[in-house]
Amino acid sequence: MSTPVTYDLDDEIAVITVDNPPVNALGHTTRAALKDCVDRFAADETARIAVICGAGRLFLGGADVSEFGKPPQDPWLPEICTLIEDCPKPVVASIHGAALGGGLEVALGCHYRLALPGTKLGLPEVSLGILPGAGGTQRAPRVVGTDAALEMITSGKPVAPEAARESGLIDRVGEGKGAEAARAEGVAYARELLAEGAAPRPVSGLPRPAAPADGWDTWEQNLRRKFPGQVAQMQATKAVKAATEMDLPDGLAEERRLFNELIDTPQREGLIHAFFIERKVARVPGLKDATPRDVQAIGVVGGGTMGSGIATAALLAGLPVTLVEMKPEAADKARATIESNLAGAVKRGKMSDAKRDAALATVTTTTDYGELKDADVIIEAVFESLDVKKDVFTQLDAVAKPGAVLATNTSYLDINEIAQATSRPADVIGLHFFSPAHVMKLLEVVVADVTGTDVTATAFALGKRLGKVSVRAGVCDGFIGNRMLSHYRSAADWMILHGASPYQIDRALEQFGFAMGPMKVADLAGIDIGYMTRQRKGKQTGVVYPQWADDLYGMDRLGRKTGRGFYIYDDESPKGREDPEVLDLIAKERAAQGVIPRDFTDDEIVERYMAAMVNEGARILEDGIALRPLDIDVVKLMGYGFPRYRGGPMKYADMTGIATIRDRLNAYEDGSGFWSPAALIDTLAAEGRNFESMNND
Ligand code: 3H9
Repeated sequence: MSTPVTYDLDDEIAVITVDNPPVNALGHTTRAALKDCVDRFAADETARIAVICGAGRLFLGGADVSEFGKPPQDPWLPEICTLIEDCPKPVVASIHGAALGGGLEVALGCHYRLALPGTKLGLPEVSLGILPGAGGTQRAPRVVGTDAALEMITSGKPVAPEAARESGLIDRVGEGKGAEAARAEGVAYARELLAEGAAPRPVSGLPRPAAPADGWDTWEQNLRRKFPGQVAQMQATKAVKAATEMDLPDGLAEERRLFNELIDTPQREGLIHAFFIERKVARVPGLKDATPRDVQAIGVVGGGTMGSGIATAALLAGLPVTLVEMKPEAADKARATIESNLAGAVKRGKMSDAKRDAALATVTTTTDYGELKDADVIIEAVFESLDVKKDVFTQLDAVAKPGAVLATNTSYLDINEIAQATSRPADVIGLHFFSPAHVMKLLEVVVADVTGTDVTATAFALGKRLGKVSVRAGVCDGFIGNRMLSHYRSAADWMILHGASPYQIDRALEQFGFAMGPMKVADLAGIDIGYMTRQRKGKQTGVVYPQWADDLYGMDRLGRKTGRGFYIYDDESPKGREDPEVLDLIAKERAAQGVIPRDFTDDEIVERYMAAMVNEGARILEDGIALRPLDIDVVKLMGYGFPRYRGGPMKYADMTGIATIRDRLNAYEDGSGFWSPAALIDTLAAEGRNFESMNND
């Protein structure tokens, strides 16, 4: 039977290789096999030193995340790290690709550490709602000092080998790339150590580290500011504090206790859900056997913020771009925007100066549609009007080569209608980018009624090349993201009409974990955007929308860009302060509608808002606009500031309990349309099922 960890001898050097694709995660079987190999090395009289390395893409990806929340199984990773550390003969970690979480903790259990260039060395546990639980909080501060360890552990960000060598996290940066080089370099290092007569060098022999330079209070205050509402960073800090106050065995026990507390939190459940669905979302039902079309060149129509951002995203991925604008000045402006976007990318370390110059040499900005003739995918990003877009697609139909994918970046318009403006509707698809398009990771791939399967596959393949997380959506007003937004935002307006203040709504939802409350979002997006959406929807549905927001529009109070919207933005309050005039406008509207305002508690605001959101999510599933609840969760997490530690709205519903959501909806139901329970919620609650049960492949 094959084993995920092998043991072989190179003269007197034992080589222990972990081979558990795809990321050498340390699940139960792998841990057991690793422990056996360490025991074997300790007992093997021919072996004088050991090298631990990984096969495949990387050293060790850490604990097997899918095991969290299930009963733990022996041997535990902390025991294995201590077993390695206590080994009477030296053990070397030879790292390539990545040593993350438990992977780095195994390396910290080793006596000597080498990493190849380009390796990621990190303790990302907090991003999963846990803390390094296999000695990382105790050994890292002893090795690199408390400040550097706290930074690594609470940010979760990996460090590069050169910096790691400087801090003492590793001893040496090797040469080469890949698993074979890691083995060879590790063996060579072990040989040198043998020649020097090097002894085991356990971290337990190092002195207890000092408190952080600025003291614990300052550190904790900074964390609360940077990660509001999140528990793992604070808990990890407590564990590091234990390292400064206790000997290693006691510190390890304290780390275990704190780790176990985190395992039981909803934040851990939400964050691990987010981790898995962001990967699963690309496995779209029905696409497994589809072959994407070849994509070598991109066309973009429209050089505004969106079009230029999309062009930048393509250039960052190494794809040449031809961008068409209506007038030469607009084409020049688009080029300038792209140049500035790329300069920003250089500044953020995303590309080198040389790569930026090479990318710029592959951009053509023009007013001639004919220059799009060689593009494999053409993405339209012009003014959001059906007539304008249909006209663009008619022109694209005339110039695009056969087999080119014709994509629209519309955020709500009917793509079926746009497709019908061409003679090749099967080649038409929606690619809904989020602004700024070269930064935001989310991409809604909107599949129209007759879009070809290979066209959808091409969109997903392109999304991957652009570094996006792509989500499949169907055609309706606003697709997944904006359709839901429009619904729960209107539910917030309903609460304002009935007595809640817009500022209380923002505060309650920010306290819940949203990056920004809905009124701050409206100010950022522009009050004019909301106004136009309400006008359009009002025409379609005849539904009355709140007058106060239109009053703001009428007063040219368009949000942040004019310094006034729901909030006032000036030097005194750059982040915005409350405006009594807005409250007057709302009071006027209540009086006009004969509504007697009442008090809302923050809890009621959150419950109503979330119930409306989940309800619309359920309807989106019923309508087949999203194929799985996880698609909705990913859209909201990646594009709409939903708190990641809550896992997304459908996960929130699962964690709250579907029956509870149904009961809340029934209690709030008043004929306004926001809270009449979707049939799917009734069904799931009646069958004792949850949304997760619909996520399976
Ligand atoms: C930990 O170590 C706790 C300890 O301190 C204490 C223990 C007591 N487990 O991302 P990819 C799957 S916590 C299980 O697309 P890449 C992933 O779901 C852990 N599965 O590849 C995907 O599956 P599928 C700390 C995992 O090359 C497939 O592998 N470690 C794990 O783009 C490929 O993944 C981390 O937080 C895992 N640990 O990136 C590291 N990791 O194909 C988490 C991956 O079925 N992992 N999978 O969808 C990563 O950051 C990236 O996967 C990595 C590779 C950078 C390693």
